[in-house]
Amino acid sequence: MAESLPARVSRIVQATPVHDIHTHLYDPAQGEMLLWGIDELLVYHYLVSEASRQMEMPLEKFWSASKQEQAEHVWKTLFIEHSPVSEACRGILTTLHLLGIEPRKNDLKSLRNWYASQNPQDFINRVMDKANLASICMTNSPFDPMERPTWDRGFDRDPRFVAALRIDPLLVAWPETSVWLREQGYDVSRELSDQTLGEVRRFLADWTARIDSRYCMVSLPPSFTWPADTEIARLIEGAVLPHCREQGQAFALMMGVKRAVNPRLRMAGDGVGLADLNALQALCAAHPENRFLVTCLARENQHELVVLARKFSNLHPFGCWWFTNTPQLIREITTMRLELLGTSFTPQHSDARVLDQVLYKWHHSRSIIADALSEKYVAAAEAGWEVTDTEIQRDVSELLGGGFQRFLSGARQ
Ligand code: FIX
Ligand code: ZN
Repeated sequence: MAESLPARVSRIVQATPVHDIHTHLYDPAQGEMLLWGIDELLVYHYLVSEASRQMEMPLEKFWSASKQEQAEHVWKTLFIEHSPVSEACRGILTTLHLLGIEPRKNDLKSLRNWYASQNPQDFINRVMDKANLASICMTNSPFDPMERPTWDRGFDRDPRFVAALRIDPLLVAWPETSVWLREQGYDVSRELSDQTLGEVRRFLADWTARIDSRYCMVSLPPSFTWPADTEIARLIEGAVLPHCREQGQAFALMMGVKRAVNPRLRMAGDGVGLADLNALQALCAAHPENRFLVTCLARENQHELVVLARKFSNLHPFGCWWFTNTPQLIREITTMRLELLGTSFTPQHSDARVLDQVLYKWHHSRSIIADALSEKYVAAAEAGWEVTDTEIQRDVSELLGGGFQRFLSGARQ
């Protein structure tokens, strides 16, 4: 019997290597910065915020415990005392399952023993193969005191791990960052004079070259507006956008994060707010020669983002970020994007912080992307347009990173 259209699409989506365009993973040569293993999986901030709702223990006590103890509390709270039905919990189950481990038949001790017996390099290869990843794009911050020394020392790059320059402190904390930049040898002042903006551009160019950055990125709060007489708007106008033009780099804006809504939760304490996409519209209109990669955290921003992308070919929507990385919202957002943009967007990135997470993030997303795409091909077939496998392959390669790379290179979407 001939293979059905959904089966063909699913086969091709599974078999196509993906470029994971935004993660918090690091080159293996950066040592302990690349996290993996069951304890890291369990203390992922997505799980910590869920566990915090049901844990007996006060947060301060949880944070003062060792990483292993924290992992034990999360495991007990979310997997033993309750059923693991949330997306983050399901992620742990899928990850273990794909590694050939039956989670139900193992306790935390045996899971730790299994991980302890893995050779790190083999494990990285196995995870990348199993998730079928062509490349992993890192989030590289010169402002991170742990990360910077790894670049200062230098290391042999793993070509599968590509760099992207993260610049949040530069834009959202200029008073402190201007002091730090001076210490780093850049002749900046607190006032954003031409001289200072020139030095900021020199800093951006230095780090772009140093890490071989593919794009430069920032996450922004809902209060971000543009144009505006604010430090952040002036830095974007006078330093970031000229830098991107000079270096041929796209600028990624991750919009709508409210940092530290509950600081007691530390990294798990960030929230979401509605971003003002008038700012994005103004940026895209005023700077047709710049390219903007954009993801929004609020579900309520998704439709406006897609409509804006129809108006501006220098805008490329990507990913279902963080709180939108749930099956229901991935399905909704991906379908909406296909219906309004065709294939000129990038449906997903993993945002993995722990290497093993790429297994579940891509397993879950690939199946939804395949379903959403099949539905559109079936509709086309009903109207007499039957896609060939070659065409499906072209479209899937486009969606799983090919289109993103073309956008980065400055070619048309
Ligand atoms: O700003 C970001 O890149 C976010 O993805 C992170 O800050 C966040 O903690 C995260 O891991 C979300 O998935
Ligand atoms: Zn991220």
